[in-house]
Amino acid sequence: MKKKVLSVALSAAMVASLGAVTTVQAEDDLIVVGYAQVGAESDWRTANTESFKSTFTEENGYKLIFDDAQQKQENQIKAIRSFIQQDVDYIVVAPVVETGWETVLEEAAEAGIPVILSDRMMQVTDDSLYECWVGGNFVKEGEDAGTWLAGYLEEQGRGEEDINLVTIQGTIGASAQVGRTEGFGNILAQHENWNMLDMQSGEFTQAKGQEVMESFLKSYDDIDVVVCENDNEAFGAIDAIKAAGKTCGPEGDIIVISFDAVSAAFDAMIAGDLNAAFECNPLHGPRVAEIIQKLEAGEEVEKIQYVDEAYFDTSMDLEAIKAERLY
Ligand code: GYE
Repeated sequence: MKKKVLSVALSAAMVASLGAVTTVQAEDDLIVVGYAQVGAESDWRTANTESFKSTFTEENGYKLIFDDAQQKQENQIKAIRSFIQQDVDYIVVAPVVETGWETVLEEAAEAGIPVILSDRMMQVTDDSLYECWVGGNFVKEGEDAGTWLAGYLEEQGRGEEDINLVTIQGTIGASAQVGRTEGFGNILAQHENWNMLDMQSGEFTQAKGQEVMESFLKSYDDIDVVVCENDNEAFGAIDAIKAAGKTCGPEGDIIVISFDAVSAAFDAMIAGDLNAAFECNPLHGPRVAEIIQKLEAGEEVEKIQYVDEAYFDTSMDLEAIKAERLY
């Protein structure tokens, strides 16, 4: 705990009543965590924010300073600088994109504030600038999606057929985009009969996903598969497909695949609109809290921590699975 916080607390306590003194001193025991969140672009992100807010509570011994960067790196950099100014105990960042963080991380290091990365990665030449990272294995998620598609087409007797694909990518330069595009691309490269017609960013939002799919449908009349780099883009794509008078899902014209597997994706699979969702777990609050507790105890933490993830498709008992899920 920082000494400065203590002296501020005591001077405030001196002018306060006895009741207030107790409150101020209790607050001083709290671990102050600044969380530089990406934004509120998707259901996944909402679940992630909720996970942090419900974990980093005063009852659990924390004071959380939460900042929503509205998907802009410059806002996140400002938030990190303001956390440094407030002399927080820990800075947690879910970086919008991977590059461009060196300077601000050096500022945090100079101030002696440990930085923990969660969800997306940063590319920095000196990885001692952050304590550790916890999140999903995005390349694996992309590969799993490609492998699933190959099996699905095979089952349908379409294994040798020419297949036209489009991809609605996430925010360009975000780990979740980079990894999923790369992973799916690895499997695409193994199938000469798969033809990727186009790839464009839907910024991980439903509105942009819909817009991109509308433009794909205008440009290409023979799309067999749309890969959506998150569920919300898929919801937009499904709306665009229906508005164009086409159908999708297991019984439809276009196979729709997405990532995250949030609750609404289960509804879309149950409704027969979405074929499969590749899980990305957003519940990082307790994982980051565990890391902070280890650091507080002076223990070592693993530098890179991947979360186990599954996938779901319409061949499964989705109602039963959905009932057990937390997001
Ligand atoms: O897939 C998407 C969100 O970085 C894993 O960001 C996260 C992604 C997630 O907007 O829905």
